[in-house]
Amino acid sequence: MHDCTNHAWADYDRDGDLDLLVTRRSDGQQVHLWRNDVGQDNNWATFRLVGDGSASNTLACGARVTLVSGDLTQIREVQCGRGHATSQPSIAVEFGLGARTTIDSVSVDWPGGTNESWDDPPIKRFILLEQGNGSIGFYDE
Ligand SMILES: [Ca+2]
Repeated sequence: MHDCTNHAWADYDRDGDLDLLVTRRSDGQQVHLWRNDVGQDNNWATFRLVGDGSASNTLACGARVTLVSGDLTQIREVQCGRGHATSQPSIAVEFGLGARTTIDSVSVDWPGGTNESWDDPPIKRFILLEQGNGSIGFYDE
């Protein structure tokens, strides 16, 4: 990790945990992938958002996603370009659920100012949420 100039987190191998991509200045900006093979049995859910392309951009940059599972509430934001040299992490938002087996709801504050909510999304899936479409889609099929 010494002399890392760019980095981005994403679930490269689509197994529910985050992997890390870095470039290092000291070796000519070569790219290194740190695949997370630690292994874990915790539950998770990943959401990919699609804005309507008018009030919200289609990548949903800036959207805030709130997940509720029992007594657990987590918030993630869709980040588009950040940090030194504008690294780009995954535009999906990933949530770790620990041993929880259900999600009560997920809600999205879209960049255009509206809010939508979906009840009972499944766990361990790559879920597609489209602005203005009240149904849950998937992008792992
Ligand atoms: Ca992974």
